[in-house]
Amino acid sequence: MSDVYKKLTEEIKKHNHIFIMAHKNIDLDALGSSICLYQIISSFKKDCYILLNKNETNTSIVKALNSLEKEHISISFIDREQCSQYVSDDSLLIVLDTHKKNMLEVPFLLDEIKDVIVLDHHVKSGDYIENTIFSYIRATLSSMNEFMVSYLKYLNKEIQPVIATIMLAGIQIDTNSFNVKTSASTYDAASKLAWLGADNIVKQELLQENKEIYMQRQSLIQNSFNVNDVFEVCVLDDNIYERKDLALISEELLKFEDVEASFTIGKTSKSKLGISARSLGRINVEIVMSKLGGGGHMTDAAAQILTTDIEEGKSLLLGAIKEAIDEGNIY
Ligand SMILES: [Mn+2]
Repeated sequence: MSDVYKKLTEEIKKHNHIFIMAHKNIDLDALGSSICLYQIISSFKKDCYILLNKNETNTSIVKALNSLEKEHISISFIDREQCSQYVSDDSLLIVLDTHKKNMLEVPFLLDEIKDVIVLDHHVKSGDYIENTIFSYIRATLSSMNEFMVSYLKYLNKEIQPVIATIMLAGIQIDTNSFNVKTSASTYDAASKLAWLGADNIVKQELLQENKEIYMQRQSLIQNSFNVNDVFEVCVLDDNIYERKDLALISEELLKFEDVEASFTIGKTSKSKLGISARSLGRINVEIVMSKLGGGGHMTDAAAQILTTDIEEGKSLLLGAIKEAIDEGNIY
């Protein structure tokens, strides 16, 4: 991995105005890694900006921003209205925690800045950003925060405790509390953040959830049912859900005794159903999702179905699970 750190450092040194942009609906992984990279770039005496939606209302993010302010850490956050005025000939855009154009906080910045680097840990799929100086997309990485901790080690640099706290919370979210995509280097990164002073109380506060939303999710989970002993399936109601809500439910279903893999299906738009699949690691849910035109990872996959008939979607899903079992290749 030191190769990518070398290239990244070279590009930072070559440019003077560096923009960091993550995905829409920024989460703690994207924010933590953006702030860490911001501190690194600033230590090279370069002007740096992080794109952030001024109207951000996600409570974890608002709490994280407040905790930075409390520690008097000033960061140049800019929004979509302001960003163009800072662009110059020697600008560099670093895209973090996504590689898809349509996921970007401010997609038009791609047209304004020609030097672009993409750093991501999601499974590569269509609509990816082209014409980059380089792209580093590794689905084996737990999170962008894990990447940034290794980058800090490579540079022999440190960050303030409050930033370490935000980054540790980000790793916890992206690994579903060190349960998925967690490798030895993920624990190394967490350990390093603890040494840097990550605060467990503040971390828990950042991760606290709205009780009503939690209870809503539990009531949906009540209706989940078992298939073939090891599969748990949750079929949502007629409301439209975000894909991350489906993923959260599938992750929760893995907490139940004997469940090895889980599937949550629900409407994700006016014309589509989404399915989120998760596995402890013995069953390959990617095989099931690919039968429905989806994809992903062995433990983390998804699919979309072009119908809003949830009963039809449910029977397609159950059919795909059955087919995969009959073929005998998902274990
Ligand atoms: Mn992430």
